[in-house]
Amino acid sequence: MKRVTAIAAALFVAALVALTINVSAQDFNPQEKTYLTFSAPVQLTAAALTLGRTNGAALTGVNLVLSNPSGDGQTYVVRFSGSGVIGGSLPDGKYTLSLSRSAIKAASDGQALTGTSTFTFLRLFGDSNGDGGVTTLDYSAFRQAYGTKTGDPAYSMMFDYNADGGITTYDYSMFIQRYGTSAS
Ligand SMILES: [Ca+2]
Ligand SMILES: [Ca+2]
Repeated sequence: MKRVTAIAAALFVAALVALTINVSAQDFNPQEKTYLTFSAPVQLTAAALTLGRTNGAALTGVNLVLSNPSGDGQTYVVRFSGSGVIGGSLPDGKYTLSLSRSAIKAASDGQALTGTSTFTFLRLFGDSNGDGGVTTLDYSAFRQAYGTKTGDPAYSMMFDYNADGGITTYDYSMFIQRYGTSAS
């Protein structure tokens, strides 16, 4: 009987080796969703997730909101809320997202895992191509979006700092503040 349990656990570990996470969209698009995609259905709550700054700085006013819109137990959506969130996005910086595997259970048999999976990603407003810096390339991209609003073909929510539906002088000032800088 024990042997069967061990095999089941091993299979589940094998299934979760394929665990993938998509955080790239969040890097440079404040209103994009961040996905946690599992290769098998799991039971997952926000308590299994821990968000931190890679430089050890305190992260306050940021809550993780987890949902599984499709109800399949495999594709979870992570959003951020709270007073520390700007325009639906995290403040600029480098982040780690840790998943406590002991808090993740297989939907099939309730088997929990051990260990932690950690992912690193960055957020820098104005970094339209996600290379970690705000450069001339980003500036030309910003110029194309400047003055547009939601619905305009050239509107780009990644440049809408305050997510008010328009790329205005305010967003420009936020962009210029970061011009020539890199995520830290
Ligand atoms: Ca860039
Ligand atoms: Ca705006």
